Amino acid sequence: MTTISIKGMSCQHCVASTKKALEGVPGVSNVHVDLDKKEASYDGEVASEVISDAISKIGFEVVD
Ligand SMILES: [Cu+2]
Repeated sequence: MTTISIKGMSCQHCVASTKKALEGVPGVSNVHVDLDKKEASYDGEVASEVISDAISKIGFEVVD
């Protein structure tokens, strides 16, 4: 499992968008998004740039 921090999420709509965006990445499964922690976790071996791109496309940002 991989956990990433995401900047920009503020409500459940953001959570839903993030979940959908990550689920749309080939190879990603088991997506869970935590609004309080501003984190998302998922299973799958996917390059971090691909994940960053998917998150950027919906207006958020993956942070270290
Ligand atoms: Cu929102």
